[in-house]
Amino acid sequence: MNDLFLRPEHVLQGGYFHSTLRKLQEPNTSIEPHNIMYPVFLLENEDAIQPVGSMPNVHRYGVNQLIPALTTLVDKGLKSILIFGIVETMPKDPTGSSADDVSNPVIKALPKLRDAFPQLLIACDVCLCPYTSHGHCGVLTNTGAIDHAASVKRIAEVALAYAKAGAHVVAPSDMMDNRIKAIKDALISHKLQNQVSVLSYSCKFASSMYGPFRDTMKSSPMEGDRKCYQLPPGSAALAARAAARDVAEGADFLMVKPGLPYLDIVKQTKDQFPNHPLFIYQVSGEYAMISRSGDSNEVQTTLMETLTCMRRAGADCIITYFAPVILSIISGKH
Ligand code: PB1
Repeated sequence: MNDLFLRPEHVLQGGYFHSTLRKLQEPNTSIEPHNIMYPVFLLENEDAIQPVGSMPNVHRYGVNQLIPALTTLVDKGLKSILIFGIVETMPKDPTGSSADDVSNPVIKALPKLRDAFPQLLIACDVCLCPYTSHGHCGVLTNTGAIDHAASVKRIAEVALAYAKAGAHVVAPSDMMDNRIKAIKDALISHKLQNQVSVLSYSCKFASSMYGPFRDTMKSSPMEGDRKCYQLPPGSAALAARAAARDVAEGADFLMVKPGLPYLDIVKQTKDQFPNHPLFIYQVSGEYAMISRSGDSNEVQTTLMETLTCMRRAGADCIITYFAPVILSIISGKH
């Protein structure tokens, strides 16, 4: 062998043969409870609990069932949740008026959750699609296009309602231009700007991986699709411009969604805005894929590798339906 292969700088394996040496060379990839946010589905019926067929081990809860379920997870270290309201008896109409109705399950549950879990960070998804008759995330014109001004007004109203009810974080997943500024303005005018954060779904793509969620929420568009307000999967440029728009409008945190297929966008966004906490939403389709990737041990190994890669790409927090599994792994409590 010529001497090229014997040069000391080409001998790497002496630097990572030991697990501690490997850990030393995986900076900022640890998975701790504060790196995980647990999405939960909240029903009108306060005593109900319903399994989600398309998402193994995921349930839809009434608040009286959610509290004991979260108690177990808080004991294992859970630090934050993201609430999605589901209405089955309340009306769905063109402006999503049930979204901020006093009877909305999210608004009714927030004080109870804040009381039950004083230390838990409670975020609320803000969108119209679970509440609109047409299933879109905004208000439509009479020609079926997005009515930008009406949509932004409604999203800000809903975000303010959740903030007033006790949300620590409001997370607009609608993707409408300028809703971040409208939400911030509403929080400021109600003296809530220093008590409520805005987590923007800034880089959210028109993905095919939301199917199980839409099935669970019954939130698919009645007609058309969301391609005119969610980002085209092939555009890193629009993702960069959307993140810049939301930072300029006052977003406290940014998000890339879905996660694994978009890790290049995660790195791009973290490089573009290193001082803004960056969330990844590991969506329902990703959850379903990994859940079916093997036996429970193989699923856990694949899951933790995926989370490590998400953290390596720049994610500070991962929104994941696997939170119960992850907490069991990192807490050692099963
Ligand atoms: O897990 C998931 O699939 C999340 C889906 C996501 C929730 N924020 C949205 C995607 C969609 O249905 O277009 C809901 C939009 N408000």
